[in-house]
Amino acid sequence: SVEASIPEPQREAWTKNQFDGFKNKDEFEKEVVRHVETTLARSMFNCDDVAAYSATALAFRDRLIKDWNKTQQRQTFTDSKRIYYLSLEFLMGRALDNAMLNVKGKDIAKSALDELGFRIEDIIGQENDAALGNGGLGRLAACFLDSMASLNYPAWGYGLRYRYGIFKQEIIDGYQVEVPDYWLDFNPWEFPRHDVTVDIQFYGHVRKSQDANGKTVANWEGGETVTAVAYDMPIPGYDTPSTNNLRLWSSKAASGEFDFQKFNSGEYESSVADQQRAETISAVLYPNDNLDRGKELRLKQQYFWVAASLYDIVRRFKKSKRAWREFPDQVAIQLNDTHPTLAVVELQRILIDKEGLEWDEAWAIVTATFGYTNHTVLPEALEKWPVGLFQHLLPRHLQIIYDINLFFLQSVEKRFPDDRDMLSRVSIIEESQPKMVRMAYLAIVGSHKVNGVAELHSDLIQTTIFKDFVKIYGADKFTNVTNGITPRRWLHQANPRLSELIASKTGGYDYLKDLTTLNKLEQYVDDKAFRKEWAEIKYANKVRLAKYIKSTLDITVNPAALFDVQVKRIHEYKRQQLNIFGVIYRYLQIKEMSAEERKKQAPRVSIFGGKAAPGYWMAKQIIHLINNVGSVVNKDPDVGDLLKVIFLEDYNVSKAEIIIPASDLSEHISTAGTEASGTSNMKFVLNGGLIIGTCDGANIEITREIGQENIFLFGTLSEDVEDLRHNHTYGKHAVDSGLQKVFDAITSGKFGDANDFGALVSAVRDHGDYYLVSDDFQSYIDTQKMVDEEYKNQEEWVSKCIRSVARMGFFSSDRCINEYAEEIWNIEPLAV
Ligand code: F58
Repeated sequence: SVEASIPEPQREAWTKNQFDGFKNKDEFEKEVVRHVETTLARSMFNCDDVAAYSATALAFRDRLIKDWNKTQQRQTFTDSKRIYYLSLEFLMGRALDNAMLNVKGKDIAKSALDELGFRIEDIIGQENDAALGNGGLGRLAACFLDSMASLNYPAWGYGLRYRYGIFKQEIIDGYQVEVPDYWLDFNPWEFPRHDVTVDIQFYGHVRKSQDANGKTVANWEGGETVTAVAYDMPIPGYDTPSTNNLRLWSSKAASGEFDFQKFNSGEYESSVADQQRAETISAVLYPNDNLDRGKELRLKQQYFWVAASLYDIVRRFKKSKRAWREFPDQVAIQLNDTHPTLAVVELQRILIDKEGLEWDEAWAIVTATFGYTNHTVLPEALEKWPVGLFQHLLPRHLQIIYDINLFFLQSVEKRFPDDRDMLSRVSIIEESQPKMVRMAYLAIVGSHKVNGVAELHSDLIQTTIFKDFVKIYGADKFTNVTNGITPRRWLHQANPRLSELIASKTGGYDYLKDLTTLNKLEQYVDDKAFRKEWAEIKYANKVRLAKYIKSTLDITVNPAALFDVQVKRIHEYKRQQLNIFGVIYRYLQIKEMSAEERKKQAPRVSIFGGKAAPGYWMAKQIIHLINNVGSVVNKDPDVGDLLKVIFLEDYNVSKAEIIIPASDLSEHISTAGTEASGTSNMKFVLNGGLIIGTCDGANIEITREIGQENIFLFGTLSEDVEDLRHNHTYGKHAVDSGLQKVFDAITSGKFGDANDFGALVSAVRDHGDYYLVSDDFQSYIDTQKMVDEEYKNQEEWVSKCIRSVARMGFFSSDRCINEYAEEIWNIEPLAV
């Protein structure tokens, strides 16, 4: 046992004094007051909401630490295989509510805080989001951490501790303005581990020498060193003591680097500059979503994080004194997109340069260890780095990449002797000017499994961008793991009343551990009383959002109107422009209606939210247009309640928790074949909203699960996209009259200076319409009309919502993690 490892003479003193955490309201209250008075050095006379939040969080943190320590000790003692999830982004959101729910302490906290004079909702609202991610990819990593802990997998997350997360978005005069997100002022959830540090080398040169046996060895020498410091965040599982670790690295100047000579001789500034340069590495999250802009600092971030993480992983493995060939039996590493691909090269380097293994033996270990998840087919998002940059920053790694490529191409040549083109097509080095390292190819060659994130997407990568690799390795190396979401945060936490109603009908909260038991709801579809309760909860969630809109934008929306929501990063492929063109079309129609016709029109609130990458000009134009349309429509007396257009500022995880439960209809309308999966589509349906969407990403599997009568699908199919684009190029496509009216309204200046939106219009009308907005416009409008009609029949609408929720069990991230564990990681849960 764990206790037995403590020497006998000290064992009693340690065990009898173990911190046990609070067990009831009174004990919790005591903990909170103690933290207010001692940790925060405040008193009941100056304890505001922020202090109450801090003390509450600290009390729960203490509670988590106990389980966390035990989990870590058990992992060490059982020496079980661990999964390491490497992700440059973890979009965690708030931690307190999640921690309270996972350890089932929220009721205690609520009544204790009540007695102390605080409302728990206000206290929860004090927390800053941990926003270390851009969008879907980062949030997926956060859902995975929740599932891995909840399912008792021995798992670690490794990432970067950015000082600035994703920027905060302000809307000023209709334009996006970015404000830095300094979130670390007070973060009770992290533990600095100043004793866990790794020195990371950059630049320098490689010198070859002979070792004692006459073998040539490579020595990477010179350059500069930066120190990585570990910061740990406990990740509690739901209803289990398993508490895993998310380790984030922060950069600082290596101790030797802070030059006291310089410092004392008056070169204070340059000495501080060195310090700052080191700290820059983990300073800021790159704010691009589905775009790669090869910046040197980003490559530095990647190597810094990967090298520190691997050092840690290898150090842990070495403690067990096993043979190297057992490494893949003890360690699985998942690459969340290509960002951590350097880990493949770094592990090979450690094994051959530091540990003295032969190339082939080392390479077999490396490829058995890694798995690679692809999240996009968009060419502009596929990572490539100039060879020259590699040569400069990581000279030894470039040599190893060349060797990996050489051996790989030799094997390809043997198998496909007649296909000369094949070699240049699959080469890890692209022979362009300048030469580039193709990171996705490196990740494929260095892994034993490659997966996409939804069925269509996994098919597409195998038939398009990675087609040659399927020929080379066979189809077995490629697989699909359809994304999922954690029902703990995205139903239980975000929508407590719906969660309670579901629990009351499915036999308690066990459905949160096995989401497929939601299917028990289906028997209540025809139960009028149940439907009524269901509808009341949706209405209450809409009232909550309406209040939020009123308080932030001072716009009154009618909670009885259909809430039509599109919240996600702003991107042309996600087609917010199609949505806003549709809104304009609706507006023009309303304007043309008689008073009688208007009475028959179904009222709607179109709600948008999302950030544009700061350098993505077109996306910013879309935001501007949405806001300008809103300011015209929202004050037009002809329109009244029939249409409101809302742009919610600074969309993030905690806002999603308010918005998603309030939606009647959400939009997932990417050009077919462009959205790898989407995960908010799952969140919306799970919260009792219907969706309008294209046949893209996980929409297709959602349709399969819930039935096509419960989803509004429209638009072209992915297999037709290429031909349609071809038609545009050759001018064989004309914009139809409906869309033309929309363009006329925009170019007439109805929504502000027409010049501002010229590019948005001409991208569709004159420049090839790459995202096929004009092809899909009419079917989008027709489908929206169907939505209006169906919404009028509330009984039927609610039935559809209930049926859909009942059939959403498949989309739990628990299912998804179990698939990874079985198919890719070969890892078992650890008994608790
Ligand atoms: C997203 N990718 C996909 N990338 O777009 C989405 O369909 C999918 O559901 C999700 O991953 C999870 O699989 C995504 O969010 C990024 O944000 C990257 C950030 C770093 C630069 C490249 C894009």
